[in-house]
Amino acid sequence: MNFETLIYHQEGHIGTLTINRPQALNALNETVLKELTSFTEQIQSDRNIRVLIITGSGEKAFVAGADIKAMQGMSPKEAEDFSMVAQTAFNAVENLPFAVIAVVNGFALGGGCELALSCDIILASGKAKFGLPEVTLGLLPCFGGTQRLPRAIGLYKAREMVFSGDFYSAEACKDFGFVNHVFAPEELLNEALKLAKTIASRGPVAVAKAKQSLNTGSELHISEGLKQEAALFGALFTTQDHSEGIGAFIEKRTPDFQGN
Ligand code: CO8
Repeated sequence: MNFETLIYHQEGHIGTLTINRPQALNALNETVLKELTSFTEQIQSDRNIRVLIITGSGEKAFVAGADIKAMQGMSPKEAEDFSMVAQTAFNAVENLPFAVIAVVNGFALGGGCELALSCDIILASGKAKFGLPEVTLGLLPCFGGTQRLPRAIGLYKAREMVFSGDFYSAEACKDFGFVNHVFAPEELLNEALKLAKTIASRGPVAVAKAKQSLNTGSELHISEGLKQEAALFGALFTTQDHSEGIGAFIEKRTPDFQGN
């Protein structure tokens, strides 16, 4: 895979994607967003990948937002289109058929915070700062922030973050409920890899279907969500992984899932 603004590295079942524009604190211009969509298209059917880590290049930032310099002088139509390019990329991240962990090593602002919110799990360094500062620019979050954040933490906390435009510490965001864990900066990546290895050792199809049930279920009436859950559960009984998982339990051994 050859990208201008992304670095991809894979070890075993764990892929790591680094947003790489350190000179602009990894700000998201159109190239990054299009490459992100193209990257998801290339890996989504790769059965070897079980967990994807997304992080930012350098010490300072995960992603400091949309590229503000690229926004200057945009027409309303160009701005709307830019927003859709980002939404397409983040929807693609959200819908990847395996777990995606945001490893937030520094600033996660605007589009950066919204990118993290399209991931399944958010792990942050103690020095990370999150925020949706769009209103400080006379704008509103448009890469999914006004939709994913209230679904994640509720309308009241989301309104505070969106209306104030303030930066929040990783600990405050953990209290808000959208950061899973906060680690010392030097421990963050190792802790992320530890969690990634645990998830990668579980039944890959089961994780994919559980993700589908969790993500789409929250948009459904509970009775529809429960029906979908039962159907996805039933579908797992067509997999070799379920025979392996149950067989391994009965034989008192560690399962060796193949992801089929
Ligand atoms: N876009 C472009 N360049 C950026 C961005 C950004 N979002 N953030 C930082 N940079 C650049 C700086 O301009 C600077 O470049 P240069 O050295 O050439 O001047 C370099 O990165 C380093 O940044 P600073 O010198 O500012 O570093 P500091 O440590 O002093 O400050 C901050 C770090 C606090 C992160 C500061 O850079 C900052 O406030 N950045 C902007 C954060 C922000 O407002 N993000 C939200 C953007 S809006 C958004 O994401 C969604 C709206 C989408 C609308 C799109 C529709 C068209």
